[in-house]
This record gives sequence, structure tokens and C-alpha cells, in this order.
Amino acid sequence: MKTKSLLPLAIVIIAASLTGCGKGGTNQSDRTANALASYVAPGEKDEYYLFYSGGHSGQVYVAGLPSLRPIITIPVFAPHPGTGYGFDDESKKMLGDFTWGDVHHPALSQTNSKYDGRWLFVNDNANNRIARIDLRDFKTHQILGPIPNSIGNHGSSFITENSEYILCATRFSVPLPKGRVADPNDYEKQFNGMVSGIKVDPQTGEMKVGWQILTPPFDWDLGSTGKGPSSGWAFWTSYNTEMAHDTLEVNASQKDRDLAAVVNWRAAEKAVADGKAEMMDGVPIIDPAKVPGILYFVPIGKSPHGMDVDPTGKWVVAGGKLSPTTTVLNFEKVQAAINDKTFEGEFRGVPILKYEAVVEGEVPVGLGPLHTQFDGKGNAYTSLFIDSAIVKWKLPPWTDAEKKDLTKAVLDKVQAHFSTGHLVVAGSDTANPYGKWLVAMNKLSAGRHVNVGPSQPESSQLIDITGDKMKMVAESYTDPEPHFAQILKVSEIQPEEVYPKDENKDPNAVWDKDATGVTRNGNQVVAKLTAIRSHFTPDRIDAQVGDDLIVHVTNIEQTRDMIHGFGLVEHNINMVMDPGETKTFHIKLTKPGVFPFYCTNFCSALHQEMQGYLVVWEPGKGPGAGGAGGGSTGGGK
Ligand code: RUQ
Ligand code: CUA
Repeated sequence: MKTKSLLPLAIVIIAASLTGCGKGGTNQSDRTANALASYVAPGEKDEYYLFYSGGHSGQVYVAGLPSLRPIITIPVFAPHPGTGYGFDDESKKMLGDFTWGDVHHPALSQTNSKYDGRWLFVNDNANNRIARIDLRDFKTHQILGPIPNSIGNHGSSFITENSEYILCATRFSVPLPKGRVADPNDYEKQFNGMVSGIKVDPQTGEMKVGWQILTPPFDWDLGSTGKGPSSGWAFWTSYNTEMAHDTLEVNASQKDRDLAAVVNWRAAEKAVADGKAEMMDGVPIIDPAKVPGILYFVPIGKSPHGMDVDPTGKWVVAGGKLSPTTTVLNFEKVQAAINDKTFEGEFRGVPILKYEAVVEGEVPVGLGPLHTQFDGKGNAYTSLFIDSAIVKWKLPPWTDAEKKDLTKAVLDKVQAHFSTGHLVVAGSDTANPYGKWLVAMNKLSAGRHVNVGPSQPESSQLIDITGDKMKMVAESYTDPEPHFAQILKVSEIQPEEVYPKDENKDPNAVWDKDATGVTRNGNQVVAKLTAIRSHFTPDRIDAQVGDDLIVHVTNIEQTRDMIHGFGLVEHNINMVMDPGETKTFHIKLTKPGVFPFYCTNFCSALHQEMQGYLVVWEPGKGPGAGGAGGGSTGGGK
């Protein structure tokens, strides 16, 4: 963003400030400064991508930073007519029998603990899946799952430092393998949780289930992966060490401390390679009681939530939902406690690290600490759900005075006016955060937007973290419901805006008029169409009731934003082809009639004219009737 082009706006705002006075408790000079901080003038571009998880919308939302302007929705786990997702054969197959997902934690792929700009992975809490979005085209390319032996894929998707694995832990526990039935009254004995290692192919990003670690039926919550000294490790909190199976809001809050998991994923990988796993539902499962060195527990303040590793990999910070502190673990002490066996007992054969031996301190940050992010300059930022605030505090090493009184490590607090859930600092989960911006993602809208009735939006706030004091500069709204987000510098990727013709490997792609047409083979009618401004070729398809119709449409444009749709009336079909893309749908024709198809994506002055007919004749009627095998069934060439 160039300062030059902002000057006229500044003048306008300053001029206005001489005549008006601030609303909403912000003084005029702050209003001016805040407006300029997040202002991206028409024609200018944002500096960062903000990838929001879309929660139970099943999608990912992309906004720009600092403007917070929404840019696009990337459909992942739910059909999205706007981009034709879920209507063509390929995306339909990826969705399988599901039409929704619950996306919580997006993770950008990393190389050497830095974003490498290749993929974005997201989890589905509801149907136990992980999806991969390719950042070359911002499209979903794989949905893996439902993952066997895994129920409630919430503690996910946490990526390892070189994208070796996506690590996941289960929120729910059930009798395993899935499909086995036991009485929830036998929860402690019959139910189990799981930590899963989803292997990522380093070249293609293709995921497959690698291995799993059996756990007690705790409800695993949030986690993160290690780097630097904690390289090869991962961490999760849990909120139900009580192993309650009913009235959880009471029964799962009995203990003052819950057990967090400390997982050596490299050791798990090796144990599986060494044949120490047993198969369940096709997956090698490690029992940590039988294979020591893979899983440890550590007690954490009452019903914790987030567990975040700082950019150096040394400090692991857990938020205690029901305690007004964040607990800072020192990974070097964790390592020493493991080596020296400084345990305070065990649970089902898994050692519990002695709390005092691994904790660096409990920082009194305020009420309801959930998640913590880092700026790479030694500061941590924690969301306070109950206090509706963001608190900035200092990571260790602490001075003696701070150690004695950790309130001194608390540096600043800014009111969010909402109940903040997740927050994200640009690059916090890498070794080199960009810092600069923090986005708070809030729950409960608090009526701060224009009244839109009972179905309320979600809100985000932009906070400038470049100074000693945090500064809230803007507020924005989205569809339900962002949980976590990732921020990537725009300059770090170069997505393709057109699929090059010579990279289209679809065997049914057609680029020349001569290759288009409609052919019948028995009951199967295959149509190959091209789409280009402003017509389909052919623009007529003849078939009969009872036929299987297969339509392949190639958008032969090689120009940016020349997108064409193929909507077929009364058949619930809307494919959308980007420039250079071929898509396919199959339908069984069940009703006679003449059904127009038309381009659904506004493409040119003659977009409205871009239409044609599917003529569905009674059986045995129409062009090519009775001719089994071969012949053209109409459609002009
Ligand atoms: S959780 S508000 Cu789904 Cu990430 Cu913490
Ligand atoms: Cu093609 Cu509208």
C-alpha cells in the first residue's frame, strides 16, 4: 500500500475531523489513524491473505489484510453453486455422501518451519476428514476420510515442520473399531480416543493415514507441533480427564488439572516401521503402554483449551479455560524430565511428567484464556473469552522480579467487546512470524453490526501489534463461522489464473469444433462440448428417457476471469469451468422434455445468449433412435 495515494483520504478525514466528532468512543485522530492503517485504496492490493476456517459452513473464506475485505470462498466440504463445486463428477466424488463439514483449524504447509506456499490443509470435526487445498489454484484437491478409528476430528489439522504429517487427535471417544457398540455407562473401559498421523506426500501433497496412537477416552482438545528443540514432538490439551460420559459441563470439570498429551511423533513413525504396531481397521495402531517413549502426559490448569508452541520451539503455552492463567511449559525441562524419569505417576501405563519439573510459570493473564499466538519478538498474545479481551504478555526468560510476580510479565490488554475465541498473528506457528497484524475471531456478535435478524454473523477485529501497545483498528463480519485462520504474505505465492491448455490432461477435453459432438453407445449418450464467449458447441444434445447422459464441457478460454457455467434447468446441475478446465457430469435421464442449458457465470455482453437445449425424447424417438452403438444423436458440429 502506498502512502502517496492515501494522502487525499487523510486530508478528507482530517478535514472532517475539524467539523465532526468521533462516534463509538474513539476520538477523531484515532479514527483517522485507524482508517488509514487498514485502508487499501481502490485498485491497490492487500499485503496478506487471511484464510479463515468456515466452521460448520464446511468452507474456507479468503479475506485480504489489512482491509479485512472478503475476497472468495474456497468450497471444501459442502457444495457451492457459485463455483460449481459439488455438481461435477470429480468434486461430487470427493464430497462422497456428505454435504457439510465442520472446519476448525487451517494449516499452511511448511518447509523448515516456514510457510512454503504450497497447500492449505483443513480438518472436518464432524465427519473425521482432512482436506487439501492447493494454493496454485485455491481449490480443494483431496478429501481424506472418514479416518478410521477416529471420531470428532477437532484437534487437527496440525502440520509438522516439513509437512511430513498432519497430526490429529479425537475430540470424542467411542468403542473401537468404529461400528462396535458398547454402553456409554462402560465409557472408561470400552471407549477410546486416538492420535492420528496423516502422512503427506512431499511432492504431491497426497495424504494417507500413516499410523495411530491409542489413548484413554479423554476429550482431546487443541494442539500444535514442535520445532527447534521440540522438533518431532506434538502437544494436545484435553478437557475430560475425568472420563465423564454425561453432563460434561459439570462432570468434566471436577479435577483442578487435566492431562495434556506430549507425543513423540518421530518415535511413533519409527515404532510402526519397526513392526511394533497392531492393525485395526487397516491402520497400524500403537499402544503407548506397550511401546514406551511415544506418549507422555502432563497436568495442566483446569479444563485447558489451546496449546501453542512459540516460534523458538522452546515454550509451550496452554490456556486454562477455567483458570485465569496460561501455563508455560519449558520444553527443555520436558525433555530432561523424560530422560530422568521425573514422573508423578502414570495413567494406563503412560508416564505423567511431574508438573513442577516442567513448568516455567503460570502467567495471570485474565479470565478465560483460550489461545495464544506469538510475534517472534518474545511476546505472546492470548485471547480471553470471558474478559472479552486480548492480552499481550512476555514469554520467558523472565527477570527475577517478574518470576516473583508474573503479573509484571503482563504488558497490555485491549478490549475486544466480544467473546474472543481464536486469534491469529501472521506466521505465529512458524519460526519467523511476520508479526504486524493480529486478527481476533470472536464468538457472539454483541449487536455491533446493523440488525440482520436472529441469524447473526461472526465478527473479526484487526489489531496492530507493531507498537508496545496493541491498537484495534478495524472490525469486520463474515458468514458463520471462523474458528482459526492462517495468514500468508501475498508476495509469497503466485497462483495461476488460467489453466494452461497444454496442462489439461483430461482425456475428454475438446479444444476444436471437430472434436465436439454427441455420440450414443447403447443407452449411454456422451456429449463433448466446448465453451467460449458466447456459445457452447454443440448447443443441442439429443437423448432419450432412460439414457445415461455424460456431459464433458471444456472451457477453451485462456483469458483471466473468462469463466463459463453450465446450468441445466430442472436437473440440479451447475458446473462451472475456469479457463482451460474440463468438467464432467453424469445423469440418468428420467423425464421427457426440452430442457435449456445456459451459462451461469456472467462472461460477456452476450452471456445471456450463451444457451442451448437438451432434448429428451420418449424412448425410441428422436435422432438416432433405435440405433444402438455408434451414431451421432444430434447436436450441430
Ligand atoms: S477451538 S475457540 Cu475449535 Cu479451535 Cu478454540
Ligand atoms: Cu459464458 Cu456466461
